[in-house]
Amino acid sequence: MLRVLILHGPNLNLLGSREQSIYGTVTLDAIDASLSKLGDELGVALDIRQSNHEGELVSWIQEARSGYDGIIINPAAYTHTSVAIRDALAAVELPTIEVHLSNIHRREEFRRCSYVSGVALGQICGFGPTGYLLALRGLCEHLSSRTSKASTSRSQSMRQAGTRRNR
Ligand code: CA2
Repeated sequence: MLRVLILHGPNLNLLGSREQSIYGTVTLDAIDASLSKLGDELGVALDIRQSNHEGELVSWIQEARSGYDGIIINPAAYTHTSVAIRDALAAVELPTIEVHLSNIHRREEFRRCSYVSGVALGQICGFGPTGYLLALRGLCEHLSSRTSKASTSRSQSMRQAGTRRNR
């Protein structure tokens, strides 16, 4: 079974209570519940966490090296500041999807820069809570196509080895 780590960065625990004109009315608990439901449908085990602390996020990313197949992360404000989170993601070498509720490219200039994008498989932004579900579907497609490509190339090598032996 695939295992995916989902990380929410600082202040996302406040979703639904403030800044509703930007981030909407859906709470983080509701987002997590819809992710868990989709995880069940896709047969993927999810580990979902939120932290307001950069170092804690870095430690969780490092720990994901063993036992997880991919990461979905909304680094929130750390998107625009954290070399530490970028370095941790680069170090674990797990396929990572960056998610933002808002379209960070239509907002203030400083939000257009993401330290994470350069080490991510892709970025999804501007779709609100649906962005997390798109990310989970995209990551699962990516992981399963990688597995099936690997098994196709393994069987091709075995066939080729068999042909060589029979010559
Ligand atoms: O659009 C996103 O998902 C962001 O990652 C959200 C971050 C922001 O710093 C990024 O530029 C874009 C902010 C998350 C804070 O969320 C709040 C929710 C409710 C009330 C206050 C903050």
